[in-house]
Amino acid sequence: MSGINYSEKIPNNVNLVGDRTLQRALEHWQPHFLQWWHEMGPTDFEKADVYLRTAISVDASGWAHYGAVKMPEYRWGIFLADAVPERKIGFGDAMGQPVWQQVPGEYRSTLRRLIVTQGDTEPASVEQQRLLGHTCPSLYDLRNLFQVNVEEGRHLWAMVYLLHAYFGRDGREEAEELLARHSGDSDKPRILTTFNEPVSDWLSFYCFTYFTDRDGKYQLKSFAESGFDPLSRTCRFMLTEEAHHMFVGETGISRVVKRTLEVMKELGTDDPARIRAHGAVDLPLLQKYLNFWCSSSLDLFGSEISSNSAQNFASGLKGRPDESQYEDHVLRNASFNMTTPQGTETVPMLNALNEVMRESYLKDCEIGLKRWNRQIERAGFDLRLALPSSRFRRSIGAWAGLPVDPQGRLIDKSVFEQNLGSWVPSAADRAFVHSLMHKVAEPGKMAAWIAPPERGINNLPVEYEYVKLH
Ligand code: BYC
Repeated sequence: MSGINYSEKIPNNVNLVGDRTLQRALEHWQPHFLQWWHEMGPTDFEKADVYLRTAISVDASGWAHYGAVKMPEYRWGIFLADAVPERKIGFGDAMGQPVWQQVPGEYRSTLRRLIVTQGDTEPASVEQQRLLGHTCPSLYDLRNLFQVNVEEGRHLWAMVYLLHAYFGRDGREEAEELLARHSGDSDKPRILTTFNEPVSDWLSFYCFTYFTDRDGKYQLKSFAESGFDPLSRTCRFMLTEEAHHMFVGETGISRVVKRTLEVMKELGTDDPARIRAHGAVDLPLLQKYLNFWCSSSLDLFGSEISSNSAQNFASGLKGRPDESQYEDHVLRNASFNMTTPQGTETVPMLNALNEVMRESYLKDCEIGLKRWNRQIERAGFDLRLALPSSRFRRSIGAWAGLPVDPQGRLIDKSVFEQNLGSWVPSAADRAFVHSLMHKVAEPGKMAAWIAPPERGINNLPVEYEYVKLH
């Protein structure tokens, strides 16, 4: 087990003290990060004591310490999972060769771009969520929001460490740029579209943590397979933290469904207008939010047919999540039947890996849907929630910009335009959801549109004062 050294300015388990140049460069970046957090992180909660977990080791058992922390004093640091002795590249043309401890020259710019793209999403999500604290449905949720935020901040540190340690001056410049781009900024937006969408209400936050953080899980898992060992080790530890973010999404939506079902039973109706008048989120409205965030997150896997994905796999930079579950790790002779708007075509498997990953992602997304639908069924209502087709409302890839309904059927453009407001949240829907968002900050109390969680954090009661606002 590698212990984390907390006596240093930047907590780390990479022996930073043994590399003075790197240490100095990162200590130079640190105040820029803190300034960014101050300006772009959660607004107005800098003095609050938040019950946060902090990594104290990278050991799977007992890696976290819980305690009250003021967010600006959170110990963001650099934590890599332990090295696997004699690790070999597990896929691609260099399969079986020892993993790289340095960046191979020929892959330098590709790897840098992948790390920058990954790194860019982390501060982006903090920026997207920066106002949510003002409308938290409970102190429990407020704490979860801040936990997610500080950990995304740490994931930024994880990528910045790689940039500084392995990419010289270019890497240091990229690290500065990661703080200079901002979510939704018209001049300097974040790289990927989803990370420029506003997350200005809690229903969006739960959908974002359910769908978008799950893309994070898949991308990190594919990097955990990388032949570039420092990237693999970094991502392996990030995945440990990521699980909680998806938990927040899944249980958040589940609590919304639970509360809505209570209101439906109480009123004896599934009429959306009456449910809304009662201050709850009707299920068709929730479906629209699911459609919006799922379709946006599906774009994050890139094009269906991609030479980038082929090269990244063949060169050992980016594998498939859980690569060992497959038999063929080279894929030079494999193909994939792909349905595009032009019809079904057979494409080399290497070029179809974004789609392979998107398909397994969608399967993973189904798990929550099944759970929520079971809740609805048990309450005796017929309605069912569903994932949209992966062709719906796409902006990237073969289906980009095409008029496709949530079931995946190509339809007339005018019909698509007429109906879009009934498939994704309309301005009126968003205004309604916003009207529900009021801060509830008394320990144990919940907003009327969401049920309490089944249990608190780290075995504490739900009523615990998870955030002490001063
Ligand atoms: N928006 O061959 P293509 C997370 C660009 S989430 C805008 O189709 P490729 C987190 C693409 O960059 C995980 N542009 O796809 C979650 C390329 O441009 P260049 C984030 C897009 O390259 C919640 C061009 O289109 N991690 O961690 O095979 C909270 C053609 O690309 C988009 C990563 O994304 C888009 N949606 O795959 C916090 C991993 N999609 O290069 C955190 C790193 C594609 O020709 N990134 N483009 O200028 C990658 O692995 C790949 O870049 C992508 C795209 C999977 C994103």
